[in-house]
Amino acid sequence: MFRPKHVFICFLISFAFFIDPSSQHVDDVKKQQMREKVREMFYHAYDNYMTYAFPHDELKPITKSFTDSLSELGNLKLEHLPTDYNGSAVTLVESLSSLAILGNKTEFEKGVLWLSENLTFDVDVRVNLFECNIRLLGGLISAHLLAIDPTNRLIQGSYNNELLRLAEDLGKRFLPAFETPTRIPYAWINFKKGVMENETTETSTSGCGSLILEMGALSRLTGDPRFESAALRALRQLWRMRSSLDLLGTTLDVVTGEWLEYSSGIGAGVDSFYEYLMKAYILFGKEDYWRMFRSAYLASQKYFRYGPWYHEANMWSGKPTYWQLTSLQAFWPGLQVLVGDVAAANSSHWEFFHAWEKFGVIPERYLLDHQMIHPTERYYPLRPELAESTFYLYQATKDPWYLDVGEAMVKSLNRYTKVAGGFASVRDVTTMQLEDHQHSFFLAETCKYLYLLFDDSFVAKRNYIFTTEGHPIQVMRSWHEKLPESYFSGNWTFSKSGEWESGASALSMKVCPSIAPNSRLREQHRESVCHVPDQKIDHKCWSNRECGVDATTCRQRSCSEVGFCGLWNPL
Ligand code: DMJ
Repeated sequence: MFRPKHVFICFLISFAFFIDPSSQHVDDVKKQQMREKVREMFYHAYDNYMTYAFPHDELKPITKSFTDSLSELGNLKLEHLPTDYNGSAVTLVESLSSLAILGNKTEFEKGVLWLSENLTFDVDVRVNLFECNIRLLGGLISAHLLAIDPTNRLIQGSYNNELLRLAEDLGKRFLPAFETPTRIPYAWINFKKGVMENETTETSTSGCGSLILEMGALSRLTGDPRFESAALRALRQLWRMRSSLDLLGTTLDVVTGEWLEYSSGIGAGVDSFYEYLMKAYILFGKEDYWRMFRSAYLASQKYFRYGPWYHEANMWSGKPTYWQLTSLQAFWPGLQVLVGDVAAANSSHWEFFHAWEKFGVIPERYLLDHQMIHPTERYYPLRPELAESTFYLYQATKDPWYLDVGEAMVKSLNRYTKVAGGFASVRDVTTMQLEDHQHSFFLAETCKYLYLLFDDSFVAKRNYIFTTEGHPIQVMRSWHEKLPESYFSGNWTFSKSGEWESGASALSMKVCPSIAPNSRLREQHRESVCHVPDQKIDHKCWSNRECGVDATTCRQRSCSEVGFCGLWNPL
């Protein structure tokens, strides 16, 4: 497999010299065309949902019908769903932030109005706490923040914080789940009755460890500290349960506090735990998050990483367990861009894209040791993770190669998954047989990240972080313990007045001004003006002198105790 070697050239001079205006023009034209293609995809999915499934949760695009997936998940017997239950309009809630990004004020306002008047959580259904948190709570909070930001002018009529009221009501229904001896929440709750009798005590690390962004934001917005405290207490307890290697397992018991599954990695059951430590640090600025993240990330690089791939390992011994590439792991390069490990992100991203190219879409699980697809997990449910990482890498590098990746993904999605009634999941990537389900994250994330890949205007305006479900939350001074000066380049004019930061992008918090020359020659690829690569391509080191300057934060990297260059020095 051909993998051109990157050559990084770091001059603090104007790079206009290198930019070939004709290739810049080609990229602009391509971005414009691709934006329109992704817009069409979004509306094909959205309009069909609104026609055939709304206000139920999700669309069945082949039969043009609906599924109340959020509550059906939790109902061991489907007939126990209340007969008059119409779902929680999950796909609409999930679509609001994408509608805002697409600039569709009319549909955004219509959605807000409908939800304000009709959505209720006072229903007798058992739901998954994590899914409700990332889809419903995250969707509502993000849409509320977008609605009250005066620069967006999304609402023409009156808006009296109705989405926030809904979010608060939902958040209160979460709280009984946290009443456990460990303070780690149950994975399942009943909206109306709280925790059910004989409820399972098993949860996953990502399920209980990725609640802090939404619940923290809810506390900041309502002034009620209970949401943030509950999520933080659970997160801290989870962290206390780590092994001496700084590894966590995948599942645990919320009553006894014992680990149930010792094997873990960066994919299913753990993924967003890492993501939320880093993003909570960006959103709230608490050093604690950074300290936890730094140790967890370091351990992940030491025990899971094998070249560009990530296997699983036993949390107690660190010994490899499963050698698998999974579709969910593909978010990791995006997270690495936020951390500043752009070179590592780039090399893993390439492997995930290689898997996409090989199969047309990315299979759920590929057995690296047997070089074959997992016998049962052969599906692709329209997941967003590869698009997400591609977006981050393009923002960090402005390398047009990532635009080509996005274009290839758009082509495959239209070719294999588009049906008359929306976009259908792939049941088996070897036959491209389809399944009758359009997950709401296709609108919240897959289409959004593909659109943002070809449209810089949204992230260029303000500082956003995206939740694990792709909902943007603005980084605000008043929520932040400190906005480190090192995040801001002296070159940028930065409006310090007021609540809303402007003048730099979300990624500008992390990413140096992009200087990559618009050359298609990978040899001329560079990550940012300040970037000084680590001496060794695998980032291993004996001393700080072997570490360079981080591409995305422009901060000096240092050598960790276990011999990896990274942003290990506290700010
Ligand atoms: C999304 O619901 C979220 O990104 C979650 O964290 C895991 N992945 C799914 C989509 O694949």
